[in-house]
Amino acid sequence: MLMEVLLSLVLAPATPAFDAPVRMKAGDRFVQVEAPGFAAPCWHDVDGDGQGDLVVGQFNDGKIRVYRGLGKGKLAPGEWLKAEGEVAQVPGVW
Ligand SMILES: [Ca+2]
Repeated sequence: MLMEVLLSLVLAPATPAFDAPVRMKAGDRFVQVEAPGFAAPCWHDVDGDGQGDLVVGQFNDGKIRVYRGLGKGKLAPGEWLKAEGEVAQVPGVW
């Protein structure tokens, strides 16, 4: 078993391969971030419906936009992440 693991590590490609970038759409518009960026996008099922949602940060004001996954690679238009009915902000961000 240990030999198989070591062998798989030795034979693994030295550099990971990535697909070409894809410009994502939410509704009929491209997903955009505001300058200066630092969006740190990630996938998380924010609403717990079993569909991954795209979560995108915004450096300015520390807000986070959520594009809810609709299935089959489609996203709903973005909405600000809210906490207790208010737009959530990460403190300490300019
Ligand atoms: Ca979801």
